Amino acid sequence: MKTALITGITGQDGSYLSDFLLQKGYEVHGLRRRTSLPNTERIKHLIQQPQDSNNNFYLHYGDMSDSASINKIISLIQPDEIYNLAAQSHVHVSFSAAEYTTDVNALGTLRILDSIIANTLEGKTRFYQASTSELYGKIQEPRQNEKTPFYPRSPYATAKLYAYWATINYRESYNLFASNGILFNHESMVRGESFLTRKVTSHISQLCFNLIECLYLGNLDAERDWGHAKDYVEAQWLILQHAIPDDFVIASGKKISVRTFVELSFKALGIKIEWRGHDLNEHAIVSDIDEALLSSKTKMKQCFIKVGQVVVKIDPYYFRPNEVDVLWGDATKAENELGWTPKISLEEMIKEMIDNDMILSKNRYKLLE
Ligand code: NAP
Ligand code: F7E
Repeated sequence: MKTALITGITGQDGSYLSDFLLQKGYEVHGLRRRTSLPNTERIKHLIQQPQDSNNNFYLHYGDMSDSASINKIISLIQPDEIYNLAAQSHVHVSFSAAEYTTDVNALGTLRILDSIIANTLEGKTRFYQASTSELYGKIQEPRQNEKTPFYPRSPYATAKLYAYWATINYRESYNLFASNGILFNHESMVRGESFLTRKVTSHISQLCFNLIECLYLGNLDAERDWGHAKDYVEAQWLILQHAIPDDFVIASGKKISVRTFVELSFKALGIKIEWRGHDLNEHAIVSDIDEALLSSKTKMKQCFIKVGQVVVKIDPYYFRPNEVDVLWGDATKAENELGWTPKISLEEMIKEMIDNDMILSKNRYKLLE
């Protein structure tokens, strides 16, 4: 049985990767940090009591800023594979907490690499680094592949650039199987609610149950290459099963704007919107409603959303000091060498996310009734 250690196991990707590896028969260990409220919501279906037999899922307290805890876990488990997914992963927040983001995302990666070498595990352990399309930042080519030069534009991205090169440096210095997955944006129904896609699907569902008055957003013109996290964790695993350590772009190959993502999310509920105004005064109003489709989603006769209602406004709070305008990935290398292609379409992903958020909002609405 192979043993895997996942840092960031309580996060979006950590939860999907845990499910994936357990289905493959792995023993899965995860590094979790201590928080004042539980942070295990996404993996609660996997947590067993220590006394349960056939237990192949283990959590260990530690922190990416704490070398001793990382080293203790690695020397105890001596894993066949390490997936380094832990990070302060919010780009906007990284401008407010630049030093902390750099400690966790850059030095945290170095701490793991050093621990692998200190435990002389370079002949055994394969290392995956969660690199990111944010490395391309101010893009140098319209479509980005493994050869496209980087131009990071945030403390998050500059820290991830360090981790990207540390991974390659340890591969070349110590013959360690260490690989980067340069993943473009990937989302799901367990995506954190402060990221654009989940914020949109969650807030639209709250609008449908009159729980909020409006969805406030920042830059509507940014374009992203969005895929589904379930597809992307399979790519993470494939990268570590490859014959040689290497770096791969993982992307859907399709890009749309924030504005279009918002339109598609309303459309999934039968709501048509139109954009009016300019710059900070831009807003979206409801122009048409497919009442039959919407009531099949709310399961209520009453509809809180009305034609003419303003449902989206701009709040400059969500503008970043420095924006990544557009990202568009080319995953041809992963397709040719790993046999990886995404299976879940953008429309399927939006439907899954909005349907899940409608259930959550309806439950909140029922509590208020
Ligand atoms: P996420 O949902 O934000 O999860 C981040 C994980 O890191 C959480 O488990 C979090 O713990 C943990 N973490 C944060 N700070 C930590 C610390 N100091 N010590 C230990 N653990 C810490 O992120 P994700 O979307 O799953 O992304 C996974 C990785 O891929 C991240 O490294 C991210 O930067 C990278 N990435 C993501 C995308 C994307 O579109 N999702 C694209 C490219 C790269 P808590 O649960 O306690 O907060
Ligand atoms: O923003 C714009 C925002 O925060 C997407 C992380 O997983 O992917 C993610 O980083 C776009 C940006 O993701 C709001 O300005 C407009 O242009 O969902 P996001 P991100 O910054 O692309 C990369 C690949 C990672 O590696 C990161 O870890 O949407 N936007 N209005 C907004 N964004 C947010 N969050 N909130 C808004 O209200």
